[in-house]
Amino acid sequence: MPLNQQETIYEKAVLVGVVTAGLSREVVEEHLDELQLLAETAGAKSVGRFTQRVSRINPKFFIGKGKAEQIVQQAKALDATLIIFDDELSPTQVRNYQKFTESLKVIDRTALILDIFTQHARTREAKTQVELARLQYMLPRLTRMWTHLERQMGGIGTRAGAGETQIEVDRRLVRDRISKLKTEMKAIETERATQSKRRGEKFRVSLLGYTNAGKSTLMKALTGVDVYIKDQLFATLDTTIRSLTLGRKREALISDSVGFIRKLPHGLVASFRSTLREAIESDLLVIVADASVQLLEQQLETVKEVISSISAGEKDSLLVLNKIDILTPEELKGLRARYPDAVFISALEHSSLDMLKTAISDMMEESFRTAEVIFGPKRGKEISSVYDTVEVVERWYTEDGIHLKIKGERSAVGRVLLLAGNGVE
Ligand SMILES: Nc1nc2c(ncn2[C@@H]2O[C@H](COP(=O)(O)OP(=O)(O)OP(=O)(O)O)[C@@H](O)[C@H]2O)c(=O)[nH]1
Ligand SMILES: [Mg+2]
Repeated sequence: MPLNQQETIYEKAVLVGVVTAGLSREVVEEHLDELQLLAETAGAKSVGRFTQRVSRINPKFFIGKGKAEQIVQQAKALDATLIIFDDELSPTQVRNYQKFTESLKVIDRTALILDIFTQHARTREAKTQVELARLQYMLPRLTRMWTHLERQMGGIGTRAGAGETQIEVDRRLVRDRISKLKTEMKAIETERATQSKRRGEKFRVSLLGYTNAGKSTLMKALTGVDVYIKDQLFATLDTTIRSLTLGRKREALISDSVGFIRKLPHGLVASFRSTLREAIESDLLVIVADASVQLLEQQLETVKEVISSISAGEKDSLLVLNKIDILTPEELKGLRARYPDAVFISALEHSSLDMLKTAISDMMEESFRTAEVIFGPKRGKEISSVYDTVEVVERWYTEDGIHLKIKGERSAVGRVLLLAGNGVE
C-alpha cells in the first residue's frame, strides 16, 4: 500500500526480521509488513526482506556474522542505501555493521520511528519532545564514524533535529542540548498544567489507540474540528481538545492525540508525557481500533500496555471498533461475537456515532453527583438557570420554598449549590 509521500525522495531499504523462540515466521512477516509501512512513511521503499531464525542473539551483529555479511552484500546488490532491523540494535551492533558497510546505513526500528516523529513534529511541544527523545537515543551511539556518516549520507535515521544544523561531534554539546530541552519541557509542562486546571471539573474523554486507527477522523466526525487526517503512521503528534455535545444538557471535553505502535520506543513515551497529559488526566478512555486489520488483537494488547505504562490502566474505558464500512458482513458478525461490549462504527461514514455518544453519555452519568437544594420565594430566574445546567430529578414544595433534587456533572452541581446557598449532597 503506497502511502502519500509527495515531497520525499525515496531511499531504497532492505528490511530484516528475526525469528526468535516463541515467535512464528508468519508473525515476523506481519511485523515486517508494519515495518514496511513505517519505512514508507519515513520515505523509504522496501526493495528486499530477510527473515532469519536465531536461537541466541549475537552481541556483535544481532544475527550470525555470516548471515550479516550476506545481507549487506545482497543489500548492495539491490542498490539499497539502508538496512532496517525490526528489533532494537545495541550501539555496538550498529557500530560493527558500520565497519563493513561504508555505503550503507544500518538502523533499527526505534531510529525509524524517531525519524518519522522528527519529520512530523510541527508544534514547539512536539518538536521539543521528539528532539529530546532522539538525542537521548543517539548519545550512546555517537561516534566519530557515526557523525562522519551522518554528514555524508543524511536521510533516514540521521536527520538533524529542529534548530540544529549539524550533529555535534562532541557528546558534551549533545548533553548540554538535552539539559536545555529538559528545561524547556518543564516550562511547557507548567503551561499545560495551568491550562488543564482551567478545564476544571468538566468530564474529559480521550481518544486513544493504535496509529492509523482513525482517531482523528472520529474527532472530526464528532466535533467538526479540522484535524490532520492521513493514511500514514503517526500523522498526529499533538493533542487537540474540543467540546463534545452529547445531548440531554451533557457536554464533555474530548481529545485526540498521538497514536501508539508495537515496540514504541520507551524514551519516546517518556518524552511525550506532556502530550499524553490529557489522556492521563481524563475520566474516560475511548480506545479506537481499526477493525479491518489482521492484527487487531495484538494492536489492542499493545495499546493496553502503553496505557498501563503511562499509569492510566485503571481508568474507565470504552472500546470502539472503527472502519466497519470495509468489513464483510461475516467479518462484522465474527467481531461482534468476539467483542460484545465494543461499539462498532465507521468514523469515515459517520455511522453509529449516536450510539457511541450514548455510550459515552452513560459512562459519564456514572460519575454524576446528586444533591438537594431549596430556593426561597421570588427566585424563579435562578431556578430556571438550574434547569439549564443540570437535570432536575424531583421537585416539591414546603413552607421553606421549592425543593429540587438535581443530578449532573460535578462542577455544574457545585455551581447550583453555590447559587442556592444551601443544600446537601
Ligand atoms: N474505510 C475507512 N477508513 C477510515 C475510517 N476512519 C478513518 N479512516 C482512514 O484511516 C486513515 C487514518 O485515519 P486517521 O484519522 O488519520 O487515523 P489516526 O488514528 O488519527 O492516525 P495517527 O494520527 O496517524 O495515529 C485515513 O486514511 C482515514 O481516512 C473509517 O471509518 N473507514
Ligand atoms: Mg491522528
